[in-house]
Amino acid sequence: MADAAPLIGIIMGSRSDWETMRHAADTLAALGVPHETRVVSAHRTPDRLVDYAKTAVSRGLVAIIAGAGGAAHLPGMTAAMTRLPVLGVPVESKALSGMDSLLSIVQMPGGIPVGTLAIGKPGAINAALFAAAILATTDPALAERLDAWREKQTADVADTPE
Ligand code: RP5
Repeated sequence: MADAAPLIGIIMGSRSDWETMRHAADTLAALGVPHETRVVSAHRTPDRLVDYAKTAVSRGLVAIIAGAGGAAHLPGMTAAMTRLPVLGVPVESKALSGMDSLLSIVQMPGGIPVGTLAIGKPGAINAALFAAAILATTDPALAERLDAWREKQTADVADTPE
């Protein structure tokens, strides 16, 4: 997988988002999905964002996971510049516990969709599972790995609370 061309791009507004977004990367790695990780800020590196979003299709990406916190424009701006599915992860902010991130990402005007996941680590994990589910519609081997991942999760649930 290390040499395979990335199919999923994981981008985030800041290195400070990595503690959250690493869970998306870890989940994709566990499922054997080739991916890349980049810091791309809508505010601080707007030219980098334009380049990333506009070349995503030609570079072979199939979907983009975008995590950001606060005034979280990254997923929406990315979606505005590519037809690829964009999955937004609201990173938990210090000031407003991620409610600002959530509302910034989820309230897209009609016309440019961003699939919005939960705040923080659960959202990062689910964004990766969602991206894997998209790929699995045309990749039977990945579909088997995703089914096995879910079966293990079910098997790992204890019968009793202690
Ligand atoms: C956003 O601002 C980032 O996505 C991050 O969640 C937030 C804070 O960034 P730093 O000040 O920690 O770099 O753009």
